[in-house]
This record gives sequence, structure tokens and C-alpha cells, in this order.
Amino acid sequence: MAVVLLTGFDPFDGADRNPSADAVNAVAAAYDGPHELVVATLPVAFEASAHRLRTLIAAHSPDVVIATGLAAGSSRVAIERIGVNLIDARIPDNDGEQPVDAPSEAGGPAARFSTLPVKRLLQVLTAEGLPAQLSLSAGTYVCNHVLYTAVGAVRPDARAGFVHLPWSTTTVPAGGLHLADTQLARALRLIVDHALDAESTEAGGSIW
Ligand code: PCA
Repeated sequence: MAVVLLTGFDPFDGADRNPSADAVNAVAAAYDGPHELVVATLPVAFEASAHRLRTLIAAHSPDVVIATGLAAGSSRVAIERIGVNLIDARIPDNDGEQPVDAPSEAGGPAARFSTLPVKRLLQVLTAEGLPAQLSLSAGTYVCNHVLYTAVGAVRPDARAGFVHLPWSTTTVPAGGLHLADTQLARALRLIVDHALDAESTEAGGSIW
């Protein structure tokens, strides 16, 4: 039985909810296998998030890590392809730290690719009518830091990646782009179910 670690984030930037934690908890509440699902909510803080992630990985030795967070302003589920070794925080994290132009991991490679089957996951979500896209940047804040850290921290034969979610209906500030809570939870459930699939070899990158 594969062990899947699925994470969301605490609220940040003045919000009182983070739809990623809600969606992760909804998946956990309804989960009926076949994998062993471990869920956690990470702090929105550079040091603490990486520390908690490494602790969870050491404790559970997951076969797959799927980290998720909020991308405010987006209207689609964004499957991230790459984490860069760069922190440039527009706002302080929840511990008051605001690194600017600092590495995620001193001496680490410039970037790490997600090892989730990103194109396959996009196919699966799209086939269910869920608005989804691949993304070439998870930003330079805590989500990118967690993606970069996760790919570097899992066992060599394990997979890790990151999915950015839009606001949900119950968490969106007035007038903001969002998807239904059920759509976010469904998307994450499908990603859990298909995270160990073979990658699709379809063409699909951008040309600019
Ligand atoms: N989104 C932020 C950090 C936590 C979250 O949910 C990000 O995209 O970096």
C-alpha cells in the first residue's frame, strides 16, 4: 500500500481561512483507500514549513508528497512543474520573516522539477470538467519553497510535487475568482488517486 502525504497551508496575508487546508481535510474525511493517506496543514513560514515537511517525511516515508496552497487571483487548479531555489517574499511570512533574493537551500540546484505525472494529472482533471492548467512558476514565496524542499527531501524512488488552488466559494473575498469547495476537494482526490500513474507523453508546453 502506497503512503501519500497530502498537505495544505494555514491562512496568511490577513485571511482567516486557506482553501487548501479545507480541501485537504475534505479529501481526508471521505478517503476510502486504496492508499494510506496522511494529511497535514503546514505553517506559512519559510523555516517552519520546511521543518514540518521534513519531519512528516521522516515519520511516514511517503511514496508521494502532494503539497497544496492558495494562489489568490487564479480561477484554475494549477499543477506546478518546477520549484526554483529562490525566495523573494513580497510580504512577511506568518513568523514575521521576509527573505529577499535568498536561496531556498544554500548550495542546492537552481531548480527541481515536480516528479508527479503532471500532464497525466492535467488530463484526469480536464476529463472531469475541472478547470486546470500546468504552471511553470509556483512563485517565490512559501509554496515554491515547500515544492523545492519536498522534491529534494523525499526518497529517491518517491514522487513529490505541488498544486496551487484558487479560492473556494466559502473562503473567497467578495468578488474574487474561485471554484466550488466540492470542485477543489474533487480535484485533490483525483490527484491522490492518479499520483502514481505513468506520465502522459502528450505535447503540451507553451511556445513563448
Ligand atoms: N499560498 C502561498 C503560501 C501559502 C499559500 O497557501 C504561496 O503561494 O506561496
